[in-house]
Amino acid sequence: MTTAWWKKSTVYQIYPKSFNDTTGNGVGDIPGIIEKLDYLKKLGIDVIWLSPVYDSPQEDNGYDIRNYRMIDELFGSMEDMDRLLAEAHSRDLKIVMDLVVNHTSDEHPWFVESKSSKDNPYRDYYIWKDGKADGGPPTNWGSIFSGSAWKYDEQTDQYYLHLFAEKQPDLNWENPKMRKDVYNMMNFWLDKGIDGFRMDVINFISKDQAYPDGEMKSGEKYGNPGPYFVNGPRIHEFLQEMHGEVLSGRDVMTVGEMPGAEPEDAKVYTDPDNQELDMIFTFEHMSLDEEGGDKWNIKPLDLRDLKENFEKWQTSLHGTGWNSLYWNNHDQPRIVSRFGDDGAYREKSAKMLATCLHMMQGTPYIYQGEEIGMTNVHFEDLNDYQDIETLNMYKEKSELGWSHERIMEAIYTKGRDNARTPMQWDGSKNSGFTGGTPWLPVNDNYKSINAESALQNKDSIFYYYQKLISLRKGWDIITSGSFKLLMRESLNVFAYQRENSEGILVVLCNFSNEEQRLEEEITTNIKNASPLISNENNFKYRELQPFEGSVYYIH
Ligand code: TEU
Repeated sequence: MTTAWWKKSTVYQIYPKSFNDTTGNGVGDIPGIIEKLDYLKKLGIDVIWLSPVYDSPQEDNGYDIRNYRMIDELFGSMEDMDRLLAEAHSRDLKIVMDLVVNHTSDEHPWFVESKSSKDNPYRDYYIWKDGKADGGPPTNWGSIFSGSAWKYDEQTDQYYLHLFAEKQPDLNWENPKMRKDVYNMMNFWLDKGIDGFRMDVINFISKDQAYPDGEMKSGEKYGNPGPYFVNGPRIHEFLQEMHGEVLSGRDVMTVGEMPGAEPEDAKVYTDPDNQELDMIFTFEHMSLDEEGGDKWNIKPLDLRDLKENFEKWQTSLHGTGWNSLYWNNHDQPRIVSRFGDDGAYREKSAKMLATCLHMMQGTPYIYQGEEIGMTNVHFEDLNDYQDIETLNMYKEKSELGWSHERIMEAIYTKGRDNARTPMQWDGSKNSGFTGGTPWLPVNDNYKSINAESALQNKDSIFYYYQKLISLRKGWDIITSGSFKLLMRESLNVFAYQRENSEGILVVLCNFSNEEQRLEEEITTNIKNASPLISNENNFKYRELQPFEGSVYYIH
């Protein structure tokens, strides 16, 4: 059986607002992406995941869509989009678009109609409920963006559900007419020649129709709604229907963003026999440095938790489903600041982190700027932060009594704007991102961290990523080998091996700034081998140097 193209591919995520501005309005645009296609081709990636460019009031930077079939003028025109597709395909690059169908913008015509009256034909495109008899919203659910998940509408004396911002009303997937309109839209884009979809919180679309209250934790203002929509009751039915109406017979790639999905769920979602999705994004490894399910309640990472989580996902899906592999995206802080060292060991730790991820089984995702080791940002002034999640959180945590300093520390560590500062292209004003005023300030380390200087340095993180990407194409053991965790109890070394009929890859990553000794069995296996790739020049095979990442092939 031939290997699906996306199993040997590496995906590069573009957050268009922050990628490259050609008009001087301070916002990245589609012509700016076209300008950088040769840069991406040089890196060696195969697929571009384009975060939303559809018409949107930008409440959530485009994840609040007003017109699915129109390009937001901020980013350009449909002609620009058609040109991007043609220019990408002429370079053998594929384009995967973001599908946001758990909710729309409240300015989408469907919602404008739905909101207008209880008997409007579009009323049931969204989730409207009466308030409780004793007053207040239908359930005690909290929104993921703080506050209640219900917004009262005086005109029709009902509440509508919004798991995210108030301006992001949830679509009602129980309505077959609504589902059909979504499928028609998906076919519109696939018929234009896009190569697949990244599906935004797609495992939230099926809700428990009883709409019960969620469990209240002590001190919390809202109940936990998760059990009533995460991997909901009809999710597999809806995904299989979507596959039949849209995806079957097309050579496209799908990846579902699935907060709360576990390996057992992923096995069902990504088993080809079930005809649902090709792969999913798990959030488990991105939640190991938080307490009690609150991303802002920070705790130090225990590397053993990270190792065991990757082991769980690698072994659970081996031979059945397929993993996506990522450290970064537009919602996560920069990995070199989070699990590496964005100071003296920035370049080494960035390469080590890349080594750790890219030698695993799955499809790797590189987020813009990761390939040059871009870091978190530190705005002293809260007013410089733009993200609705952050700004809503600031208000909510202040009301809960958190100090300004504690909240700002949480923002510096986990805020989504860390990933959204403009791409750093060169050392010129605004790092070559825009000729105008950037919508979000450029990280002030752009003079030393930028693509131009990376391209001029053969030992840069960029060329290290280029090598990792080419290894995946050339070595079947990376695509198909089994996974075995080594040195399980080590607090600082993430070591694992991949094996197939031809040989063994031994992957050794030191997550610390100190030399770490390897176990005897490992040093015995590698002592006669030279590394397939290493971020360390004067490596000593018995110890790992600070933030060393090395891979040995034994056959
Ligand atoms: O994010 C899904 C999600 O659960 C987010 O709450 C994310 O986990 C959180 O922001 C991490 O801090 C998707 C998109 O990726 C995100 O950008 C959107 O804001 C969200 O859905 C609503 O569309």
